[in-house]
Amino acid sequence: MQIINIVVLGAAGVGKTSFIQNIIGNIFNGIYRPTSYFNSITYTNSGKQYIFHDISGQEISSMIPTVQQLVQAADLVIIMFDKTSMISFKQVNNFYNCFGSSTANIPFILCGSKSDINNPKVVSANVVSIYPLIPYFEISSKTSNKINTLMQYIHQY
Ligand SMILES: Nc1nc2c(ncn2[C@@H]2O[C@H](COP(=O)(O)OP(=O)(O)OP(=O)(O)O)[C@@H](O)[C@H]2O)c(=O)[nH]1
Ligand SMILES: [Mg+2]
Repeated sequence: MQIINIVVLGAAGVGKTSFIQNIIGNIFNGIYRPTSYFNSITYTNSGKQYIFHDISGQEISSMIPTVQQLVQAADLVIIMFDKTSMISFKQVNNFYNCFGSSTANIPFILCGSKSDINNPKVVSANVVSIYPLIPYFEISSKTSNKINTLMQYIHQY
């Protein structure tokens, strides 16, 4: 069976774990339990095995070499930010610089989370357009909005 390795990066609390839990079928409960270091979660669907590497936002600076190794072995890297947090969007650049520079041939995608929260939606599509070459998806792990669209995209790798 084909294995697709996906590294999920982003600032603390943007919703990386909630996104992966949604994909594997767990119900959204709204409780924030920060991830410690990282977890690798395997999910099989449509004849493919997906391995999501869920990286802590808080502890990332203490495990950069480990995450660089995961990124180098990845088929796809998702950088997530929270659409209601400009600070989390500004951190996208740090993640890209830290992990994108040595991996020119690994595709990155950008994911804006919490699309269910309408007010305030501080990171507009216009703001995100400073990354015109990176595919962009807006999702909600609470309502499942566009998670299937993103999974269909991931499925091609
Ligand atoms: N409204 C809403 N809340 C969300 C969504 N996704 C995550 N949350 C909430 O945001 C908080 C943080 O979510 P997590 O998935 O734990 O965030 P994380 O990116 O894994 O955080 P770290 O593990 O610390 O890096 C939790 O309270 C979630 O319930 C979403 O799509 N909509
Ligand atoms: Mg987490």
